[in-house]
Amino acid sequence: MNRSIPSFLADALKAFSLWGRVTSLSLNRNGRVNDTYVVGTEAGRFILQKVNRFVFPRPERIMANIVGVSSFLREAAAKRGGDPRRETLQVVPTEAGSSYFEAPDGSFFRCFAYIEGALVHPSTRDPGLLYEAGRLLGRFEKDLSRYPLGDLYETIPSFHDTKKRYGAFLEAVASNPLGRAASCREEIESCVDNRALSEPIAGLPVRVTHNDPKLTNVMFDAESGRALALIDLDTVMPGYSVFDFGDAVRYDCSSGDEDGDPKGVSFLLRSYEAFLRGYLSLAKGFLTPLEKANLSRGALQMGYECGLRFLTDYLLGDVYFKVMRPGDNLARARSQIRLLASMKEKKAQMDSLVR
Ligand code: GN1
Ligand code: MG
Repeated sequence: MNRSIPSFLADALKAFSLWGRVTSLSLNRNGRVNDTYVVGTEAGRFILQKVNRFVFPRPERIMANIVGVSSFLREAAAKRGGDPRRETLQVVPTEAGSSYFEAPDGSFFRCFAYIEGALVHPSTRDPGLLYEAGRLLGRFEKDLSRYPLGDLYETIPSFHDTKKRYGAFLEAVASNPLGRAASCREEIESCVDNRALSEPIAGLPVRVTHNDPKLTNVMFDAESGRALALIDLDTVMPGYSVFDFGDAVRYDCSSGDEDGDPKGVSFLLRSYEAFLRGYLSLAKGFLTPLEKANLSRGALQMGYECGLRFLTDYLLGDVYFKVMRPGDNLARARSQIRLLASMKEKKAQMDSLVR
């Protein structure tokens, strides 16, 4: 196997003591930011990731967050009688005892144990699975409610600061470096029309949040269907629960695939109800009335913000999100814009479900 491994991965595999034991290696195409490989060895499987340094200029800070948060979550799982090895990420250290390996060319790698007997449902309309995904997010935030906020690095500053995102979008429209603005006038107009959704919500408490808790980051137990662990802890930071909730909802409760045909995308109220029930089953104990009243607003705002981010990246030439074709980010923006229109129509119903 070793001879067929690309040389840029060889040093990383050596650093994590996997070299010489590799029986299979495959690229996982799920994420839009980092490069993820599944490494098979006789002693079990591992996840090897090359971190995107454009998105994360200080990746050692992400690792400090992940090491701290995952060991805290492991303790919480043990205390409630769960399985600490399967309910959060397990960082595999290098031979030298570090949580990451930095190659001489600056490539940054980390390694996690593969959670066996678990799988991701990248999209589902099954209310049972959506309830579980919601419940897992509630549990994650509850478990971390005593984690010292000051110990966390802000890995991507102003990540869900929609107002700043709106400013960056206006700048991209004005600079229009590739002349793409002419091909998305309607979408630009829609983002401007909906700018009220970029305003901050005053009075929300700051909590430890995941910031990217969509279904592709939820591991389910393959046998029982129970949600086991939230993965992709790169954006665990101080943040607002309504945006965590909202970012999951804008992805999990859409009739369309984020990367698919934007036509006909609509918001699925049945999926929302299931996710909300699951989330509230654990979060109702700590959410303030203001947070509960703003859950639907969080979903609308995150749909809006994600559309803004895709459209901005399209205008700037696809510098942030990975694309296969030049129009991918525009198609993604269109699907968020359609989703937002559908959420706006259903907002009163969304609110009536919160009790
Ligand atoms: C990125 O790479 P992935 O899929 O985990 C992005 C999220 C977006 C998502 C859109 C660090 O996440 O914020 O919601 O794409 N992550 C970062 O699909 O920007
Ligand atoms: Mg992510």
